[in-house]
Amino acid sequence: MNNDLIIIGVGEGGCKIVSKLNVKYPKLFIDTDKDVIEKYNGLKIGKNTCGEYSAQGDINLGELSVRESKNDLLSAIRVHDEIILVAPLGGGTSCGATKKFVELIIDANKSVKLFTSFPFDFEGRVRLLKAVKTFDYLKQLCDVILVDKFDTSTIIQKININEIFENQDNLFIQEIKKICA
Ligand SMILES: Nc1nc2c(ncn2[C@@H]2O[C@H](COP(=O)(O)OP(=O)(O)O)[C@@H](O)[C@H]2O)c(=O)[nH]1
Ligand SMILES: [Mg+2]
Repeated sequence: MNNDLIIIGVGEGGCKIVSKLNVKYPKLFIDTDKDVIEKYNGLKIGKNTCGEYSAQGDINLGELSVRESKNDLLSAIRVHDEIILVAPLGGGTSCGATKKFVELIIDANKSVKLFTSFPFDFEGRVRLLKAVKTFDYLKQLCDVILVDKFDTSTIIQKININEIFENQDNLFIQEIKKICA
């Protein structure tokens, strides 16, 4: 991999994972959520589409946000030829924005690889359905690396949701480091 590479987190989970990545490549944080953008000093998309709020679980709002912020996104990746996206699926931004952003990158004749995961059972069926639908579409479009879900059955002591996601972040980091150490 060369210096033209950039690693981009999409959505809150994706931004969090990328923030923990210690790599020599440039990083970027994209979300519709103002709080997430402030936390990671990222690029807010869909200011008009989402207003003060995020995509609120709505895939359409995630998609429209990319459309609205198309020029900002294209400028952000202008000097990069290889784009690595990190976006665990399940939310409105993580699903909708990732889908449209991948299309934008491909249409700009750049290569894109997506690291993703499915929601945990405790997150409910609605998130899972959104994630599966988006995953099925994206895997026909680009190189998708599905990170295994952290296996909580191996844990004997009590573990909270934050700890589960911390462990899940580490699984992402391991996979990403395999291709960009
Ligand atoms: N690895 C990891 N995954 C997360 C974290 N928070 C959420 N997720 C996963 O990411 C999916 C999408 O959530 P999120 O990134 O918040 O979506 P958004 O609302 O579209 O930004 C969820 O269904 C979770 O499975 C996190 O801190 N770490
Ligand atoms: Mg969100």
